[in-house]
Amino acid sequence: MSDNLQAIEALSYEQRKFSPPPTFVQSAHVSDMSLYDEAAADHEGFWARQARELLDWSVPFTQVCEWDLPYSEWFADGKLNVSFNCLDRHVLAGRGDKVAFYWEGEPGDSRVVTYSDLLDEVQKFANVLKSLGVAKGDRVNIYLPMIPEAAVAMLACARIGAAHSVVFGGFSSQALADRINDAEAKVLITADGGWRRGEVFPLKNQADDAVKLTTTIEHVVVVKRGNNDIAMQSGRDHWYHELMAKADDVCVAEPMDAEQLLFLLYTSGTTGKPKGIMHTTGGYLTHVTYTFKYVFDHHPETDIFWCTADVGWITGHSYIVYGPLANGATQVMYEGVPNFPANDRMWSIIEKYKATIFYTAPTAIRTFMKWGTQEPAKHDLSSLRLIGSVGEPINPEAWMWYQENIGGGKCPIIDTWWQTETGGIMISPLPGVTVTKPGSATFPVPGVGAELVDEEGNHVSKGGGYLTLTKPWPGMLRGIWGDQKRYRETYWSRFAGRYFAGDGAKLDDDGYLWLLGRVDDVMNVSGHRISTTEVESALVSHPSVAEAAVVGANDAMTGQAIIAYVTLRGGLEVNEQVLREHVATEIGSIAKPKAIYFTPDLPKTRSGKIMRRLLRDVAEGRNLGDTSTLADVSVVSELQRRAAETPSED
Ligand code: 7RM
Repeated sequence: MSDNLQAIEALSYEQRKFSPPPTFVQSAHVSDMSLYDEAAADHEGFWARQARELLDWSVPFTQVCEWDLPYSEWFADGKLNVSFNCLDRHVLAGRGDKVAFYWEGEPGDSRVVTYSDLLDEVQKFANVLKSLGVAKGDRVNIYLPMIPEAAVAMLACARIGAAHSVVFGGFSSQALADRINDAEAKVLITADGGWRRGEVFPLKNQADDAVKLTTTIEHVVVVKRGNNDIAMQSGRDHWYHELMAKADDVCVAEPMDAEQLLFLLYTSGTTGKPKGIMHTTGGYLTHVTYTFKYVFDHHPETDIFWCTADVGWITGHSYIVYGPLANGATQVMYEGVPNFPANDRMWSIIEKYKATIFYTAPTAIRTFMKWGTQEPAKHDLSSLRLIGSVGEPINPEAWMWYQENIGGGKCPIIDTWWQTETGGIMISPLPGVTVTKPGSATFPVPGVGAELVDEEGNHVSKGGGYLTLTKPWPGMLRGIWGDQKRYRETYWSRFAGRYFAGDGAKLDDDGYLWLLGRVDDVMNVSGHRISTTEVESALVSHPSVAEAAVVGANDAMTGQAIIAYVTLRGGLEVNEQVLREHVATEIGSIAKPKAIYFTPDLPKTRSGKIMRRLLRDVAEGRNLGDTSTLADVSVVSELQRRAAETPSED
């Protein structure tokens, strides 16, 4: 770990400053420090006020936070229904005709879904789920493209108290099966296929392969989207539109305990098995509703919000489904890739729907930079008033490019740091008050306590350190599904009394926080977390592979790129491309190594542990640090020699 701290210390930072534009400040929800002061004065009272003001409770709570480290309960004696808060209350208030989603399909088809439409669909689909035997407390898996039915399925689960587990449509059948098995899901909701880069990608086939590897799935519901040929297994598989045509219109939202499980979302950890992160009802909804309103400075009458994440990631859960809908937002939802049919698709969508707030990831911004400023210049982006970033540290160059070419020099940028585990945004500017610096996520939002510590857990007030969270917050994870020991060990064991997020950060002279990436062995590829161990296991599962070590090397485009070092079984040979495809089958294309180096040996400690740190040095072309614990130094020097002469793929 000390190497990481040294690396953190070594990084320099940017000193340009940008104040919120006066016209923005005029209409901003927050334009002074009072929200910060209130939260600092009374942490629990602050969150209780947010929960009461922003949400409708069927049974008001009297308890705020029960904190029994590392477990918290929020608003535990209150009852509410998440789908009621996201839908019914807006319709009951006369806003049923307000657009919830302007949905844009990749081929160019589109749909407009109002709050009334969404409520109708959700009630029917909740009845469908009930008719398939889903009850409160059950788990339902969702494996869908970016279509409105993804939101419908999630909200229908919430309506009846079943927990959803959404699996990103780009994951392989094996990854889906692992997640179904861990959650013991009863029902799987998928589609025939979805559109991606001008072609239909098959989802139902993958789902079929996955279900073969599971024992708990009783029914599969299939949304028709790709119109591709699929097999339907009679008795088990049902078309969504056929079930919906027969479903009852009314399903009253049942009040749930605030601590009722809302969803599981699987995320990679340092050991291979993905962790089912648990989020519950009242606290999570309070956190995402509050941050959506204040961090995005959302005004429901005038804003058109577009978050480019997939619903399969936490960003899609919190800032496409729950946060925006609870606030009655009008959103854009887009199905496909940013370069279909051409490199200006995103900008044409912003122009078409007059989006006012745009939220995307640094990896996307770096790609847009590569495609050139002429692409956004083809479109009128003047509707934008705020732009945001999430998923990785955003480098100052990308921040400036984003501000100038997308924000037209007039939009504040919110660089939002948070995690699957935190549920909602934790560190971010508030755009009407915070003076920003390109590349800094600035300060914790009101109600969040964050601190840097050194190796020994001592508070660091300047310079590099480990980012820890010091107070419970409503959206915090409630544990890891089926493995509470791992929950304690992963998040609460490194520093006593503190949640350790796994990220390094630096505090500058003005107290600004600069996030500097992960200090553990989880890679961040285009904003997606992939564990080195997972990719290694996938490689080793190929018959010709004896051993593999995987590292994330800095990459200008994707944040980190996966570099694999592989030793083959004696006498066997295999093509690099075959192995890359193998990883894609085992985990998903996102986990394909960018480069694979074959080596007779891996660098190991004397006790036999692979030294990934050295491999990272090799992959990034650095001089080797401390090699004293290495069993055989010649292994690394050989790899270095070859890295210098082999150009990497792509
Ligand atoms: C929302 C999300 C979490 C990890 C986190 C960081 C990195 C996310 C930022 C960031 C620097 C940011 N959830 N990360 N946002 N790093 N600046 N604004 O991404 O669970 O998938 O990933 O992503 O390392 O720990 S996540």
